[in-house]
Amino acid sequence: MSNTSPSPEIKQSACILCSLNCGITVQLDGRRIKKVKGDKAHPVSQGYICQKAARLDHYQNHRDRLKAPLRRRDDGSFEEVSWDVAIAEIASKLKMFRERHGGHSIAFYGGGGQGNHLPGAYGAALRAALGTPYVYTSLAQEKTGDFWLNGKLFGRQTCHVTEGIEEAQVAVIFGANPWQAHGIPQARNVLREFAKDPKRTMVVVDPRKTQSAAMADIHLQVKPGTDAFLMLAMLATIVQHGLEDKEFLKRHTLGFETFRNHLLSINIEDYCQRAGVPTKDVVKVAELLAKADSASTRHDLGLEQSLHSTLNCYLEKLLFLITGNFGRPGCNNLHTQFVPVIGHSREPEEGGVTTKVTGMKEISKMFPPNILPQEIDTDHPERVRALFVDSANPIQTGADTAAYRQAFSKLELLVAVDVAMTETTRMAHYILPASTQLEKTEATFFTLGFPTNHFHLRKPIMEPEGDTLPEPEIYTRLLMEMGEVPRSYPILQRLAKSHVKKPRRLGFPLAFQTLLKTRPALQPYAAIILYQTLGKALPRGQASAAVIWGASHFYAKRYSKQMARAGYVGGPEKQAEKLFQAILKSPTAVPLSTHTHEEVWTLVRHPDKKIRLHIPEMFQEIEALQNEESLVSEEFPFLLAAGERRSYNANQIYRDPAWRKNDPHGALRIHPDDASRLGVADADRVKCETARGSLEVVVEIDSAMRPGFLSLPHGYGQQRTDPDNPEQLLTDGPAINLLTDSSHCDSLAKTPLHKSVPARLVKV
Ligand SMILES: Nc1nc2c(c(=O)[nH]1)N[C@H]1C(S)=C(S)[C@@H](COP(=O)(O)OP(=O)(O)OC[C@H]3O[C@@H](n4cnc5c(=O)[nH]c(N)nc54)[C@H](O)[C@@H]3O)O[C@H]1N2
Ligand SMILES: Nc1nc2c(c(=O)[nH]1)N[C@H]1C(S)=C(S)[C@@H](COP(=O)(O)OP(=O)(O)OC[C@H]3O[C@@H](n4cnc5c(=O)[nH]c(N)nc54)[C@H](O)[C@@H]3O)O[C@H]1N2
Ligand code: SF4
Ligand SMILES: [Mo]
Repeated sequence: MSNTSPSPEIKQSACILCSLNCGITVQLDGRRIKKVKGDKAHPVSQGYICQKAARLDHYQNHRDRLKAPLRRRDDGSFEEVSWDVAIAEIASKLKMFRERHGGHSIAFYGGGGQGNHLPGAYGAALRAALGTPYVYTSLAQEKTGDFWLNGKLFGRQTCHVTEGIEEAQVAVIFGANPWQAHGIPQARNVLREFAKDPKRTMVVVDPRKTQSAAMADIHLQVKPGTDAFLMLAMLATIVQHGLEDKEFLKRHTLGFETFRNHLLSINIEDYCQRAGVPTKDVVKVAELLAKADSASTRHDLGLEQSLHSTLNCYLEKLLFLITGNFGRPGCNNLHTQFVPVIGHSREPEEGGVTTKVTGMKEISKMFPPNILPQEIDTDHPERVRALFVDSANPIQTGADTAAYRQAFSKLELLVAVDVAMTETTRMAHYILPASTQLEKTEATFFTLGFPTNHFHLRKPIMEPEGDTLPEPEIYTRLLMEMGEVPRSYPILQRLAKSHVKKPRRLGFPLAFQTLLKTRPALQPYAAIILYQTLGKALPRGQASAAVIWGASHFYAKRYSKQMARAGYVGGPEKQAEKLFQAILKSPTAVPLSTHTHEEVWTLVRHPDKKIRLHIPEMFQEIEALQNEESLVSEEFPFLLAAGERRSYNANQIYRDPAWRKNDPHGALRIHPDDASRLGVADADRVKCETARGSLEVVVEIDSAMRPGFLSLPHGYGQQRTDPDNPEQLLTDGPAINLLTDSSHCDSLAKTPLHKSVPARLVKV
């Protein structure tokens, strides 16, 4: 691993477009990004990138970039204000809400996207100051059902499952398209290797024959929304054929018996029929999973945002658990968290937090975007009145854009931190411009590796544009202005400088701990204080890394043995300082720790280390399945996947339509038989209508679709000013959340069921 850039004008960084954060090398031409290549020095991506990374100039340089703080005038237009004015006014308003209506009147949304999680670590301090528990995140409209299950199965919602697809003999992928959406490192290489190797088997379960499905050995083209039936048929096959891993179940689990009896009663043929897949294929996949030396399953939005969301995730976990494909190479495992993205929330009956208006429980320290409009748009005295959005675009990405717009128009204060003028910032009272992820120190905490976990702290590769700031600086200024933290710390600041030169336990660390002990009111602001002291002593532009020092110490206390295997020797304090140094110095990712597979059991949090397989809430849902009615009707004969990942969509991160090399309209995909029945041809315009809304879209006939299934892409629908008429906004492609309804959701986690939206098409 080299500590210097390969050549003067080439800088190392990472792609910010999906959770993989592949290492990249960037060739700059002034402030323009001329060329992006995969960084071979990155220990996880090893030079791999996909086509999206090459277009990063469209993120860095575009018409909608924000360059100065903006305040909304009464007539709805924006005026530039100084940072001092913006910070002073926002701080005073936030304090006013806290005092008049309590912390519950203020909510947070976002705090980190696909490439930027450092702000989240500092934003938590502002929430603590305001006394609000409300954190709405995008993760809570996809993965909180899954996290909740982990809490039940493994003891804490922080026990997150990772996959061993790269090494697995058998891989079963449910409702995910790694070719386009990734989700696993070097996904296309992994798919190619499976396709080449006759001894390994890849199974893809998807109503569309995606690129991933086409490369698989077995494609189960399931009826949309019926995976629960399919997985129950697989589980039933396993127990009816006596193929469950009895030794594993006995040694490592509790509570399988009730469920086993239910599985014995299932009519496999009937369930396969309901899922629309041949019984012989389902039986074959079940046997493969049970008999393979190693097998790993993976799921993504095709299960999470489809009918039976949480139940789907449960059944998928049972598949790898009852076959004993856990805690071994090439199987599913748990992994460590360096800086926690996922927390643990108690159930309401154990004193866990619920929202004041809808009574929704917190899961993993998050609340679901699906309920936010209702929490705002009501005359309930304890409604949300002020919202602070950082690094998210809920108007576009939350279910039901119209409900979001109406709710946001009722907010008494909306502050939005973003790099670009978006649909959400346009509704804000204050817009705070952040430096882009190439202009500041950044990182994500998507550290999902097992047995070795890696972390990459990216350093700025160019100066910040205009009058922009990194978010940790914004949070620090707000807290100083509110009087929550001191503006200076003479002793700590001096000790921090010498600590950066030469770490000494009795210097900065001791003084920092003493400060927090003697002034406990400062404890919630530890990250901010680190930023103000240690951060300011770090090389220019790297202050935001300060919180990583604290994280390194926590990590070393827990995983000293595993850190030693990754090359950091000494006691935990020495190890932490070594890790922090390595992170600061390295232009690419560094290893954090290496576990053995047996040590996965140390990550299980039930005191007896046994996995609890029986979850009564899920069992009720399983029983209810038998009488379930179909979602499709004469009125809405199709199921629409509102939000497919394709070659040229990347959430709402790229706003310039010129970045796309194909699919400029974000076409509606439809099977040829459905198209001919409706009398529509390729490139025709049709109206796609749902119970909630209607969008005019362009048709793309696609024989890969299952009949009755439609798809529209995620990541379109951005608004921009019409160059010919500055009063007018143009929309680029379908803003799909005009079609979705927040009430169409998982009952437990409130995850929107975007993949199973009943829809009809009308010719225009
Ligand atoms: N190109 C690109 N990549 C991305 C993103 C992006 O915007 N663009 N976004 C990133 C983010 S935030 C996420 S969360 C991930 C999501 O990644 P994925 O979940 O892998 O991507 P999707 O295309 O949303 O959905 C996956 C598949 O689910 C299938 N599906 C739909 N309904 C059902 C069903 O009922 N059952 C089953 N079994 N399958 C179904 C769809 O046909 C689709 O092929 O992608 C990440 N990667
Ligand atoms: N119908 C439907 N809706 C969906 C989905 C779907 O499949 N169908 N997918 C859902 C999923 S899985 C996800 S993850 C969400 C994603 O939705 P969001 O969480 O809203 O996130 P992004 O689209 O990634 O955009 C985040 C914002 O961050 C801004 N940004 C970029 N860099 C920075 C930075 O350094 N600092 C700050 N402050 N801002 C920055 C971008 O300009 C953008 O406005 O959408 C969800 N919505
Ligand atoms: S979008 Fe492509 S290049 Fe970027 S991180 Fe994801 S897989 Fe890597
Ligand atoms: Mo996502």
